[in-house]
Amino acid sequence: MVVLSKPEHFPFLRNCNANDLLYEIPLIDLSKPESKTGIVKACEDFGFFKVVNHGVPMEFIRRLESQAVEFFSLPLSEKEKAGPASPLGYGHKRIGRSGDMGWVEYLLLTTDPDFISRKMSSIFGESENTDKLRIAFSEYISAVKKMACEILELMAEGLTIQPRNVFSKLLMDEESDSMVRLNHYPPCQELEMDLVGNGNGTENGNGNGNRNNKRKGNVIGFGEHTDPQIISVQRSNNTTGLQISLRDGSWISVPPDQDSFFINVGDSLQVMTNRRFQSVRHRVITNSAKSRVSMIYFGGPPLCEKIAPLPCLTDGEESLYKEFTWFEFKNFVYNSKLADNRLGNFEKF
Ligand code: GA4
Repeated sequence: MVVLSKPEHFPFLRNCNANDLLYEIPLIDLSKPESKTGIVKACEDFGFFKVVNHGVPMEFIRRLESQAVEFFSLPLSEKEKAGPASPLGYGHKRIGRSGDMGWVEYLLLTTDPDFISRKMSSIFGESENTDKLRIAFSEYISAVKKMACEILELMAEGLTIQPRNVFSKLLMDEESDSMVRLNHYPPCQELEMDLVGNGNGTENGNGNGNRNNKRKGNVIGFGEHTDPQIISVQRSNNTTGLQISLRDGSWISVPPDQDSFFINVGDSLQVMTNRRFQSVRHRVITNSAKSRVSMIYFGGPPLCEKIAPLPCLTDGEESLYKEFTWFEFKNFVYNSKLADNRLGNFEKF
């Protein structure tokens, strides 16, 4: 098991889960004909929902998870052969290039099977291990991509827009810039601290605290952010930690469910729907006792794809965003800080 360094050097936040009791995460049963209506409502209200009866074989999920656990239990010097993540490859603690830190180690890869093989052979050479990982990634990615496309087609139907592959064709394109990420959050004891942080590594003077009183807080595993792509599909083991932000800015915890998937609306889908759907701010806080392992598929468009509100969704309304290519947006994203509101730069007004 990896030791990341001292937790007290990491951003942390106070426990504040009063809203957890008030809200339920929208649940979509993909086997039900009415799921398209529920998907649209969930994207409008939360930018987030949970999916059951998803059709992704459990054996694919288990195989990739057990490969991930095996990978993360290697000595750091071995894993670092696939790093540093700049942005692709193995990384730990550092997220992106703008100084963000988290209590996390990860493997960030494109979905291209040759790229995955090359990265894995930088650790294992041409061996059985490389083959096992390549196969586990490939079967998982194709099943999850199929489900993501089905969801995007139900979204188009629910929005009554044509053609029904208007979103999914971007993921199906041979040039689609999609990624896969394995995250490992080692357990981290709650910290006793003098000052309560707001989750961004900065002080939160909430006025009611005595600086000499020690209070409990959680270490940030992955700081708050929105995903820049069209759609993200995430799944984790049964360990808590994921939180989403509601429209009023409060945070709720997402109860883990290892048999289901969680879907995030990404920034690009927010733009294409002219903000009818909004990308969800989310973050991960570490669990004090258990490791959290998650796998996320990020469905992105081809680099040259123009991202703009769909004319059929702006009828009678002004387009809220300037047109940009995914390449332009991605460059901007990769030079930003995790918590930045990146779409602000592309708004018209
Ligand atoms: C968030 C979503 C994906 O995990 C990711 C992340 C990327 C990275 O880890 O390199 C970024 C982050 C993500 C957005 C802002 C920049 C880039 C870290 C960061 C500080 C792979 C992605 O596409 O954007």
